[in-house]
This record gives sequence, structure tokens and C-alpha cells, in this order.
Amino acid sequence: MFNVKEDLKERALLVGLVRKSTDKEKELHELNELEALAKTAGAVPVEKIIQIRDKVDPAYFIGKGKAKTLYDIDVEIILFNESLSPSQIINLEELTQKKVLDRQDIILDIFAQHARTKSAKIEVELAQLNYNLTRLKGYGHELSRLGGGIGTRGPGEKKLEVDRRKIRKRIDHLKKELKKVERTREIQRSHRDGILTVAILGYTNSGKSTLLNAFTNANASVNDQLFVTLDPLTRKGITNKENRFLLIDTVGFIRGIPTQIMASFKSTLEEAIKANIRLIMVDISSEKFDEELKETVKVMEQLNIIEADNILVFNKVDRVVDSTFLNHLKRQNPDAVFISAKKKIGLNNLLDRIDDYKKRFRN
Ligand SMILES: Nc1nc2c(ncn2[C@@H]2O[C@H](COP(=O)(O)OP(=O)(O)OP(=O)(O)O)[C@@H](O)[C@H]2O)c(=O)[nH]1
Ligand SMILES: [Mg+2]
Repeated sequence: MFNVKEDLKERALLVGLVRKSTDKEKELHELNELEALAKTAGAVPVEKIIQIRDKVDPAYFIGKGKAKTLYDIDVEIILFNESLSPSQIINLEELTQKKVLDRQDIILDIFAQHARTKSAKIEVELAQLNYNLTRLKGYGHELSRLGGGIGTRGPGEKKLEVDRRKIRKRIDHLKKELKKVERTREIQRSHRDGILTVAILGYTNSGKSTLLNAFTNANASVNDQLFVTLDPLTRKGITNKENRFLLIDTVGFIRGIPTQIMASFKSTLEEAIKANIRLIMVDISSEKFDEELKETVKVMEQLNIIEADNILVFNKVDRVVDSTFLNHLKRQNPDAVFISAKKKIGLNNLLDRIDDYKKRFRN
């Protein structure tokens, strides 16, 4: 049957660039992740290409010759795996006659669509407007070039402001609103005195919300998509020794997370920063789980929480069939806890670890 809705979706070509042909495999993995991002944003990825070049072309990123060939590909969007400069975007759009977006655009678009609460909406719109401002700098070029669809909508499907003067005014307004939200959160936190707070951090799709649901009756949204959770969600949990604790689920991380997002999500991440313990979730069934852990550690370093009390949690053990791999990982990470949040395996060990911290917390 002819599917009208599907037909209205924007088709996307995904483009990656590598400096050496040996980096192709890693780039392909990243393009697969970009494909998941594009789908989550509502696009239909139709093709992936990887260009090999010693150096990035300052004018056309992948080089003018290669860029020219993209004109003939039947898609609405060309999605690049790296950030593009404003002039590269303009040049590429002129040459290909298609909408050109980068990794940050697509992440921001997903965030805009998934923002539910007032604070998440403010944070996302702030990040989008700040990102767009950097692109308007020095160019008379208007973002209205994008028309509609992915890359142009703010939270609640509202069209994003494109006028530079109005963007600045809107940013000032949003910042004031965010201050109010932060004050409310601060008050809420001060009411929690004496209860151990445990935040769940980790790469997107690692199973953070699944763990929250397993430990509490949170009913948090769980989905095999990226960035399902944006707002911190706090629920009460209890250990086997009847110690009460507060478990906080929060926004996931991803490679190349826009710095604007990091800055805007500071108030959301504050929940994790201020928590007594952080569970660092890793999906060990992911092919590149080590890279994902590295990315998480990088963000935690930026937030200055890497030296604090953290428990490494390897999740989705039920999906690992290779016991040699699992044993090797256990030997390498003697302090980590291995669980399946979904199948409820190893959860008691994790609760016992929280109890251990609770003892120290009291003293
Ligand atoms: N097999 C298996 N799947 C799991 C496990 N934990 C989570 N999942 C699945 O992994 C997917 C992502 O889980 P979520 O809990 O939504 O992950 P998240 O970290 O909250 O993701 P975001 O909020 O999108 O960043 C879902 O399809 C879950 O059912 C597990 O232990 N085993
Ligand atoms: Mg989640």
C-alpha cells in the first residue's frame, strides 16, 4: 500500500570522511550510529558514503568534485557525520541543491522532539539558538534557507527563530526562565537532606531508564531509540538492608555531543553532579562499548565528577553469549558490577554496593 506518512518523510544521504582508508571501519560504525540518529529524528536514511581525503576541504568538506556528484542523488537531506562550518554548509547547499545538516543538528532536533518538561524545552531551545547563532556569525545568510522539517523545529514543533536580533532577545528570556527552574530544583534538593542520592549516567541506550524501572516502580519511558530520556527523573528505591535511596535517571551521552548542549543541560546534569554516587552504565552488548565508555568518561571529566564516588555498571549481560569475553572483562574490571537491568540479573550485587556506600555516607 502507498504510505502517505512515510512518503512525507525526508530522505537522507549519510556522509562520513576519513583521513586514512584504515579508519573506514570505525567510520562505518559511526555512520550506523548516525543512521539511528537520523531515524530517531524522523528521516529515512537511504545511502551511506565514506570519502577518503588526507585533509578536510575548507570550502566543500569532502572536496568539490565529490560534492558535485551528490547533486544527482535523490534525497532531501545530506547529513554529515562531523560539524561543518557555516561556509561549508552554504557551499554544499548551493552545489547540491539539498538541505545540508551535521551531527549536531540532528542531535539537537531529536532533543527538541523529546523535550517534555518546561526545563528540558528551555534547555534545548537555548542550545539550538546558540548553535544557530554561531553559524550566522559573519554571514548575511539566513537560516530560513532550510525551509521546514528536520533542523528547523524547536521544542513542541515550534519553528525556531531565525532573525539574529530576535534570537538574542529570546536567549535572554530563556536564560531568565532557566534560572527560575534551577532555583526550584535547588529547593527540591535541599528537602532531600539525609537521603543517599544515586544518579545513573551513561551512553544513550545503555539501559539507564530500564534500571530505574527495575529498582523503583518508576514507569520511565524505555525504548530502543537514542535520547528517549531528557529530563532527570527521581524515584525512591530501597536496598536489601532497607536503606532508602533516591535514584536519578538522566540524559544520555553520545560521541560528539554538542558543547552547546553540555552547557545548556548543566541544570539537568546538576542532578548527577550533586548526587552522592553515580552509576556509570555501559551496554556491553554494543560493538563499540569501550568507545562509548570513553565518551562517557570524557563528559564526566568535563563535569569534574570523574574522581568522585562512581560505580561502573556493565549492563545487558544477558545478550553476551561469549563467556570468555565476559570473564576477561570481569578480570579487567574487578570493581565493576555486571547486570541485566531487563532480565533483573545481578541487581542484588548492585544494591549491596549501594549499601556499602551508605555506611560510609553515614559516618
Ligand atoms: N537485552 C537487554 N536489553 C536491555 C537491557 N537493559 C535495557 N535494554 C534495552 O535497551 C534499550 C534502551 O533502554 P533504555 O532503558 O531506554 O536506555 P536509556 O539508557 O535510558 O536510553 P536513553 O534514555 O535513550 O538515553 C531498550 O530497548 C531496553 O529494553 C538488558 O539488560 N538486556
Ligand atoms: Mg532513558
